[in-house]
Amino acid sequence: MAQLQALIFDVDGTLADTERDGHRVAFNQAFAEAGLDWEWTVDGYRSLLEVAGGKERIRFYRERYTPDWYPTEDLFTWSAALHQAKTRYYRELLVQGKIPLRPGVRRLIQEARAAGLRLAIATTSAIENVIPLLEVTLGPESPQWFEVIAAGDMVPAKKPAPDVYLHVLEAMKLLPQTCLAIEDSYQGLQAALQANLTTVVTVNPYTQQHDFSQASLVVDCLGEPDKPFQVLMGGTYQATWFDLEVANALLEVAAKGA
Ligand code: XBP
Ligand code: MG
Repeated sequence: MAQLQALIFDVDGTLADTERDGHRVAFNQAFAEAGLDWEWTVDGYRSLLEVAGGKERIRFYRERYTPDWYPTEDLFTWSAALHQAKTRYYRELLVQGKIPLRPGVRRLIQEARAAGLRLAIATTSAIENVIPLLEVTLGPESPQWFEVIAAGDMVPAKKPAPDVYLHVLEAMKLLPQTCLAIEDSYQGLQAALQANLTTVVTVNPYTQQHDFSQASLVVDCLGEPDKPFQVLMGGTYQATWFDLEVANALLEVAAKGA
């Protein structure tokens, strides 16, 4: 039987609800600074999230909604500069402590560290966003707890491509059968599944309608002893919060089904 050796976390929507009050707000601040009259609303941002990656999302939006408008620079230089401003604003929001961890995230990470499990991050977001989020929420030394932080443009293709997860597995020299991925979106789930990872999904308001039928477990959050999770799909073996026992049980079931 494959024993759990590592947890691989997605960031946006999984570690913290970063999108609505973080990334989205920062994009709008960057647009205003650049003199663009674009406004990404709370609702409108839902469909924009289908485009993974901030630079990609900016270029997609221009092409879809202002196809006759072109920046003076080429599109890649322009979107990279706009994205840099967005990253600056996003980091400001993070440092202000406006984006807390989701329920159960700190507890599960602590439990995993105490059990000697290995930890990694697999995200589409830029590394400049990930490090301050970890530092502000889990403490200044916490980025070192993660053996690999695979982020942003480190791999050729962003989620739903599996590249970022394959990169983590390769860097850690681990078989997917010994790892568990934690995701929040359809695109993230597809990326993890294509890397053959057993995946738990914690939904959020932007992703709760996504198709998660291929996940091993779908819950509203990881839960806490005094704040049970709500199970949306899958079995939890009487558990009311997600812990390493549930994680191991899910791997065992996946191994039997393989
Ligand atoms: C989510 C994303 C990101 C963020 C924006 O990534 O799609 O693009 O919305 O981040 P994940 P950047 O769920 O994989 O963490 O602006 O840095 O791209
Ligand atoms: Mg996500």
